[in-house]
Amino acid sequence: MIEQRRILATTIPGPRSQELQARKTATVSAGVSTGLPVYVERAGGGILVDVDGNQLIDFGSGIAVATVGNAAPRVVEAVRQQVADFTHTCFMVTPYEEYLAVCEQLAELTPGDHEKRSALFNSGAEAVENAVKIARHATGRQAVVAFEHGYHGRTNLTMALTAKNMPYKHRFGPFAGEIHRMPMAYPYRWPTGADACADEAFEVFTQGVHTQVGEENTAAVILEPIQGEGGFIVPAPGFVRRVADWCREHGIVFVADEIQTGFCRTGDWFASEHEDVVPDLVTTAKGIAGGMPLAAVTGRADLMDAVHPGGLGGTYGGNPVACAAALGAIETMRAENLCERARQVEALFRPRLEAIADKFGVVGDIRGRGAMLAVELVSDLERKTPDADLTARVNKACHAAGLVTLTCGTYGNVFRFLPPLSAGDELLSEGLDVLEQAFADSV
Ligand code: PLZ
Repeated sequence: MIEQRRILATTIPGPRSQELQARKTATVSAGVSTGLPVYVERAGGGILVDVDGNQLIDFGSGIAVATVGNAAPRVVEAVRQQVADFTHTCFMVTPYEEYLAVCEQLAELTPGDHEKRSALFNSGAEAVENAVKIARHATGRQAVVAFEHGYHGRTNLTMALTAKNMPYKHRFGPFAGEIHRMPMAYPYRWPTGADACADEAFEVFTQGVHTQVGEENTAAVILEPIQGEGGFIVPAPGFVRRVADWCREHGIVFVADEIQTGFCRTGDWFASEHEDVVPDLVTTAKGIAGGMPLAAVTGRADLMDAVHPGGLGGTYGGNPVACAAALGAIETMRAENLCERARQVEALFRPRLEAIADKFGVVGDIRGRGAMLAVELVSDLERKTPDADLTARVNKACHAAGLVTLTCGTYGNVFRFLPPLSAGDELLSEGLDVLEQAFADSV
């Protein structure tokens, strides 16, 4: 186990990382950028160790992936075993038990006790694409409704579903057709205020689908039960539930994209649970496999089984090593009660974020759930003017002090926290001290 302590051995990034970053420029497409160019050598608990011997505190988990921690012992052991047994056969050619075991876990853990089936893929975007394929095939309808501030990936169809132009869509069109976008119930920025938000947003949504798309043409409605890249927006209470119920009334497949929110991140196995929502289909990825690439669509057996044999698949989907990692990760979540741990993380963070809000007067909103928390920064609390510059400055100051932080949001003004659930209180508290100092230095 890596010593759970922040160490600044050099400036950040150090000389060795800078050398590697120069190599990166010469060999990696400029389109693939790095938020904090320290090159990592080892990681575990809540620490990333870089090639210069710096130890950084991790508040990002590689964008909500290393929820069980990096190189989590059960994941490492399961992968080691599997990689020695066999690495690939292709499930569509000659199958193996690990794939089934992951699907069984998904059936057990995702919301609802109805009959379920799953299909496994490699990335979140691929899972979302397949959820749309399944919904279209099963309903015989084409339109898909997504939301403002939504993020669903970077492939052609998922770019179309994703709301934000820069950097995800800019000059990458034309995009897939039959995608329609409706406003999200974003309490902090709802024009008539947070109290009216759920009712009004639901009204706008149902009217919008009715007048612009037609319920009978709509295959699926897809949303993130807490929006991730768009700004950790927690929809106004009741909104998601009403959308899901309304979808059911109209034979529309309700898809919960739990790629970022799933697997204990928000203090439950899935964020839909908090709203008492049972989605027809759930997409998962990220946290599912402790860092190995794996994704899934899980849902109602009648929808999942509607597709003709051979209609779903891919060479690597449900790779045995990735499946073994998922079984190790899920076992870790159960054994270490990581849903509870996520709630403890929230209890630790909230008062500190509130203190930062009181002290610096730049936090318009504190939101999120469990170990998925954020502050939205504004230059004017009354007018709620997004302050992307300040957000970038605070982020840079955190990085320089050895804290790995991430920003997000349609307006680039949300500072988000996604610590691994393997990080201890002491380390998280130190990270929060660094954060507070970064605000002090940047405001
Ligand atoms: N759906 C809700 O959060 C991935 C994207 C980072 P992939 N989010 C991180 C970036 O800039 O590319 C995500 C998500 C939700 C889908 C996806 C897509 O998952 O595994 O990145 O394809």
